[in-house]
Amino acid sequence: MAEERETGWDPGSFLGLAMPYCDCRTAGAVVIPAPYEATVSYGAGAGKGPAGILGASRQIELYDRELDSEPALRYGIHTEPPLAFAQGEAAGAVLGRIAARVAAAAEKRRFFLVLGGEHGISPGVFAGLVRARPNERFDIVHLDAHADLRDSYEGNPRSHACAARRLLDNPACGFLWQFGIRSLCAGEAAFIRKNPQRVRTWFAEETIPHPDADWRRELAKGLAGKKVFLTFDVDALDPAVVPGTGTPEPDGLAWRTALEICRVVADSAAETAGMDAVEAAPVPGLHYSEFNIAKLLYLMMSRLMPGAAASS
Ligand SMILES: [Mn+2]
Repeated sequence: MAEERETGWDPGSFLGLAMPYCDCRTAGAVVIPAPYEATVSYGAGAGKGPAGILGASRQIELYDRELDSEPALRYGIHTEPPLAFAQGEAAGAVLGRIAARVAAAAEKRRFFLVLGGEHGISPGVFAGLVRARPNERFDIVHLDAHADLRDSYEGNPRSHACAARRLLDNPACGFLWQFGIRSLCAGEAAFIRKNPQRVRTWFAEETIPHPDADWRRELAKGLAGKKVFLTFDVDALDPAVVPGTGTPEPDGLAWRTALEICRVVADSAAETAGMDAVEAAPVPGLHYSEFNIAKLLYLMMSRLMPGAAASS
């Protein structure tokens, strides 16, 4: 395909799955690579994230110790060819094409994992879900170091720094549950305080087990019976776990906390329709970021996908 040649893409499948486990006709999950990078404000490289994650994912054991099975072989994961973006392509057109891919997966009730790319793509991902499933509402679980609640950043309302605010603009967005936040501006802090009926933010230090801050119980209660979309900025994790990201922040989420959040979502929500993972920016010669992200994504999928963790 011309698209693959233009981007120099080696379309390895997620986890290196071979047929029939990556068959587009039967897979329960779809991976959509969206290497879009336009509004990055600090370190660049998010456009190389999907290829880095897919490459690293081939090294991951399919056996999931907690589930005592190889869940990917049960549900199947199809990896689509990457979206290709033209230099200077309008952001609205980019988000529209991402939305079309997501809608096609969501219409078939397939769990989707969109690999960014910068966080600016998330409103397009969510729009695709809403297009496929109109008249439904979804709570959004948002893992990030940054609140991303600015109405505009550097004059651009579609900036990666505004991703969560744009998600809230969508009428199909219910409640926004934020985890791992540790960097925000005064205006974002005020927005959080003024909108307790729409946003609940757990700062990174509040996710450490503590008797006065039991986020598990509150999240489980809040998500009971709800449908969920999850947006995962990999800088939510501590930079010791994932140094390869454009705007790293110290003192982030522990690996096991990120996984625990997914367990609570899986146990309490009615359904998680899909997710994205954004802002992975590979650092040459330092390959463990992409491995850690890929492994966490596999563990997350196997818990969040409807029916994925069920024993065969
Ligand atoms: Mn971030």
